Amino acid sequence: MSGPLASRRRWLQRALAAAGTLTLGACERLANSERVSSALDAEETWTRRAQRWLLGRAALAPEYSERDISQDPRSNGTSDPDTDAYNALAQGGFAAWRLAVGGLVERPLRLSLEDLRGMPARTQITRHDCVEGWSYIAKWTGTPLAAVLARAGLAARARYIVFYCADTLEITLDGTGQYYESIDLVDALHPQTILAYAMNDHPLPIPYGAPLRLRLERQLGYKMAKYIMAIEAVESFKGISRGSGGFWEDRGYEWYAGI
Ligand SMILES: Nc1nc2c(c(=O)[nH]1)N[C@H]1C(S)=C(S)[C@@H](COP(=O)(O)O)O[C@H]1N2
Ligand SMILES: [Mo]
Repeated sequence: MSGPLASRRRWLQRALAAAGTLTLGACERLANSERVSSALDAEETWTRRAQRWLLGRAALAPEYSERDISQDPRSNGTSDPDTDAYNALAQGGFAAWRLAVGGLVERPLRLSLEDLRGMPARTQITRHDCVEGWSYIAKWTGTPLAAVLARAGLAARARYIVFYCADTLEITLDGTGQYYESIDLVDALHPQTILAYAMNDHPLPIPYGAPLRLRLERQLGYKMAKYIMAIEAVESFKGISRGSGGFWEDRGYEWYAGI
């Protein structure tokens, strides 16, 4: 055993010895006993979890090079919302589409694609991982969500960002079949969290979520809302749809789908 963990064990042993609870000899014997080892292992697990949580969530997802881009990326879930309203927007090249930004913000916004394209942009080549086990690599360009939220001005009470989509994935009597998703502010403000309007240097095609989709590179595919129509800052998502924070979460998936 070497490295930070070993020194951590030594530190713990010294601390126990210094506290006068045990002599060093006894401490060493005790440290080798199963009970203390498992206590240390529990602490080690906790430390690792805490680190992953604090550092891991802020860390960047891997980015790839042009030659890694997948030739035949798979489209999943809805590949065309195909409603009258959506088809009308698509026929007009989404010129009439507006992204509504509201909820707990100081300045509600209605942004056109042109508005978004005029804001700071980020391009990233990343891997999309679906919960089903397949993946593809593509190049995405879009507006950092942080920039849009800064423009709207988040209210102090805002804790989550909810995305409402144009497609209904399941017809239900209570109307809870519309696709939606939610993320917390750690993810919302992450530098790779972008509202993508371009894929592989072309306007985002309909199967992949035109005119705007979320890229959230530290989580699984189902978190990345396609066909975004509105964004809402909320304090809680309990009152939205069936209350679990997303279409798939309402049907049993994890709300936090970290990878
Ligand atoms: N609006 C909407 N967003 C969605 C879905 C969907 O059906 N509707 N499917 C999700 C799932 S499960 C995955 S894996 C990805 C698929 O993205 P892709 O079409 O680029 O493969 O979109 C996610 N976002
Ligand atoms: Mo997925």
